[in-house]
Amino acid sequence: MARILITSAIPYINGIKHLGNLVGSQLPADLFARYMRARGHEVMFICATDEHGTPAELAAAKAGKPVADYCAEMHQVQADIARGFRLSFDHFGRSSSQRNHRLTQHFAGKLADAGLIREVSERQIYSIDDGRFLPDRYIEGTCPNCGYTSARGDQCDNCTKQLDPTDLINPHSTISGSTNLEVRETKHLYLMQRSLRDRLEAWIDSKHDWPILTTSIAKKWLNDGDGLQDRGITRDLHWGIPVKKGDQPWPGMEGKVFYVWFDAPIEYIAATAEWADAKGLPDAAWQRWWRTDMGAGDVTYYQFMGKDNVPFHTLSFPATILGSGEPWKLVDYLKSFNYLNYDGGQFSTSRGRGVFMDQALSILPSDYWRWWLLSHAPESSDAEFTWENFQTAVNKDLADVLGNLVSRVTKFAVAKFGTTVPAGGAFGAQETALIADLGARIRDYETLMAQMEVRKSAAELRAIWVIGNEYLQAAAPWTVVKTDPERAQAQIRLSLNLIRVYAILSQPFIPDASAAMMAALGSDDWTWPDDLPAAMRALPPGQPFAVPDNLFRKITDEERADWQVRFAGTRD
Ligand code: B3M
Ligand code: ZN
Repeated sequence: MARILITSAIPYINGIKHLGNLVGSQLPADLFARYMRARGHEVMFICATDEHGTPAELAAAKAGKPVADYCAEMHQVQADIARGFRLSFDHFGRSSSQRNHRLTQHFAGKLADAGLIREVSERQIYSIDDGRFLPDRYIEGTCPNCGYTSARGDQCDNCTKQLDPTDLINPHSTISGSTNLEVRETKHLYLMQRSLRDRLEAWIDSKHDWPILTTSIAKKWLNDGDGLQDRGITRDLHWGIPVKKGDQPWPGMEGKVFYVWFDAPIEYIAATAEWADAKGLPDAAWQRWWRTDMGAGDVTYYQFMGKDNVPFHTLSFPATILGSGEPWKLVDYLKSFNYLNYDGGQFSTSRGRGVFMDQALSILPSDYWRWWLLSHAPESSDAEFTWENFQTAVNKDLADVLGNLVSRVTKFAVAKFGTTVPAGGAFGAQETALIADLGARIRDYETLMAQMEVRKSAAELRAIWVIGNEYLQAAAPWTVVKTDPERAQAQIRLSLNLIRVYAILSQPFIPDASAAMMAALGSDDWTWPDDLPAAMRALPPGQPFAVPDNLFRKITDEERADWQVRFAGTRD
């Protein structure tokens, strides 16, 4: 039994995520966590909401709520939706927790002790009416290059010229519209990542088994242009983790907070501490997952995220960990994803284009989405969601292949032999061949799942369902029963056992359907079929079973057409 730590990138608090966000981190991480638990490993699966930064402040202002209240409410909303998708987090934390405050301040203190923090004086735009410094994106004005009147502080969208906010003509705050702005001097802390460059490179080079997508992004940031840059880790905002050196004040940094990307990954650790707190466990319980001096030496740590988050996880967060000089666990394997597009374009949160997590659950159960998303995960390239493709996958894979097998076998069994597993006959050559074929495929499936090859695992699972249907078609118990009822009983006994094995194998992908299959068979034995011949005899003759409710319904053409229009854009 191994110990496996899994983290998913933590979703921003400002709003409900779309299916592209879901398939880029939380869902594949859940697949892996479920699989590893099913194999008997000790798993700690962590996620949280990412609650700091200007977007959270602005979303709260838009909702007319104090930011702390807004975050508490949205955390609950996201937690409920995560449960709806059956995301099996051991803990879904909050980056605004006191645990994260203390840990983030702790890391900053250690980095300062190690001489890895320097203070930099900057000139930034201050809005007198808003009572705050304005980040680049919250200043607009006229482009000095082309005259476009809505150029942003960092770039002109019209002529693409990179700008400094102080270049803009007639600048104004996009928060209040105020033009009462001035340039003020402000001091910030910079993490001296450059001096950690060689250690980071050696560490990345030691990861021979990482996906190309992950290492190529990391290498690009290490080597592009001037190479790795030192990074500002503080901001002039009200909402966030106050800048402190451990538990001591940081002179000159009063009223400032840490940058959201500094504290967000630290929340992986803090959320594990929150888990221990919620369970009333001592610190040692979470430290054995994160501190190599406290037992985490035998933990293997996997991270899941979209490709845009890779630089922060291959460079910035490891710089925090390595720079601290303390024995914290570094990631062992980083699985990253490309983007999922939506029906000929992109998912867009701002334009409400695409399907959002709450909407998805309001039209179909989570298993339908889980199956489509995972079997089409954007691994080797970007992928695209289309309603036609979704309809086909649900109707064919789930309804025709898996659902149909379950319903045919159980209905036929009840009609001919009653509601207990039939005892007659013995397995013959056909059954032996199926078990051999299935056994080989299960070993392939295990290999692919362990490698986090999400799409290929789904394809293998589907192939496993298909060979069951082929067996049933060839064995034809509905014909055999007329001449040799004993033999038909053996075929049905095998098929009922097959359904139980399918429930176990499919559980990481479609947990609800698997639970329904297992319950219908009157079993609660989820033992992984390491010994397949034994597993195919696990349901004893005489065991009661039932016909489950229809596992999957088909999506009609009318529904498909309706949804296509409904999710084309602008969410209320
Ligand atoms: N919240 C960005 C995102 O959701 C960011 C991830 C943080 S991971 C520590 O894509
Ligand atoms: Zn311009």
